[in-house]
Amino acid sequence: MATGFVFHELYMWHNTWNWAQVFAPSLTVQPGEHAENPETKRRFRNLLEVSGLLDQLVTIKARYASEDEIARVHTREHIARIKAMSAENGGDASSLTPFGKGSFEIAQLAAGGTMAACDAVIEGRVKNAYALVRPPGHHATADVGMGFCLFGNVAVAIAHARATHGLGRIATVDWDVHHGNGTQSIFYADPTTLTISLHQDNLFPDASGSLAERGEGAGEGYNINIPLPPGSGDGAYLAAFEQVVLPALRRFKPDLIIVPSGFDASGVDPLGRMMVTSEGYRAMTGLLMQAASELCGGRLVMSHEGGYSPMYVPYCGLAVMEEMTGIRTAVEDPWKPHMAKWGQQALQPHQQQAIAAAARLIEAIA
Ligand code: 9RB
Ligand code: ZN
Repeated sequence: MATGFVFHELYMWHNTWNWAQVFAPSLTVQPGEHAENPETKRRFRNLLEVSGLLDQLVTIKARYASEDEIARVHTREHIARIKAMSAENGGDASSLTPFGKGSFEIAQLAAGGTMAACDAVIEGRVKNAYALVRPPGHHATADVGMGFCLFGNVAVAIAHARATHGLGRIATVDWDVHHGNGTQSIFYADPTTLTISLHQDNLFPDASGSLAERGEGAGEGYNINIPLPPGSGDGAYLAAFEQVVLPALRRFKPDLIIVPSGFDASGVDPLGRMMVTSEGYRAMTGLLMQAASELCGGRLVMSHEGGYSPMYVPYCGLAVMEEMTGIRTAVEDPWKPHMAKWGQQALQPHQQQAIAAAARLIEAIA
């Protein structure tokens, strides 16, 4: 069976305006594009085409999530606020989350594209799927957008999978370099959704993503944060998978695994200070496929989040898609020899300490 792929040109038309204006309104920074702009996403899709892999994928048509579908995880007030600003000239979902006219509908299409990817996987039309959507979603909470996110694409898709396909347990493994605070908060009291986030400690949002955030009420134990020190590379990430993510998934036994997939933990990302290489993303994908095949018939869906290196995101994305399809293209990651020279990829003691602390949390999963 093939791998599904969701993309829509309208994702690229979500306008995030000029970042300098929101970042340094006193105009001490030269005006320029917002960090979250179409370029890395377009280049990822285009490398899939040039490598030939796109021809091997099954195109899944994106659809618009309805307001009722979004309201499964967001407040009506939040939806109405974004909709009203979008109908005028755009607005700001919070500081640094500006959007232009029509972004409400594009955000509906991003959530709906992630839902469509889940439908295709759950219905068995594809073995797994990647939704290359914009705007991203993992920072949006029930009642506010933030960190470039308007609606929680993955959260909306989880609620959809549960409501329409009757799935019981759903797990998310968020490897974006920033804390997946939105997904965490939406399912904080829900023991049927296991939310796991690997992220650079103390990066974004402020005071968010610590080990102490474990869920609440019936959901206590079903949120696991793995805050890693800056400089963590493939060794640390793979150790975190072996020691925390995979054992947690095996205890939880999900019916579906969804990955909020950002490539901003890469060794050359402008917004993160981690060291992951395309081979690291390939290996993490392989481990999740293994877990999915062991636990839930291989059902694995990814929904795009951050990643801001125009030169590197495409190679990380291609590596993930090669692993998901089982097809190797002729394209080589040109950064590989350079990043190899930097060293520092092996697991280091202070990284292992952080991982061991997170590993203690999995025993709460029943
Ligand atoms: C700054 C602020 C941000 C906000 C979000 C991101 C990345 C999001 C992402 C990066 C920097 C605020 C610098 C607020 O990729 N998520 O996956 N910056 N936030 N105020 N100021 C001065
Ligand atoms: Zn991010």
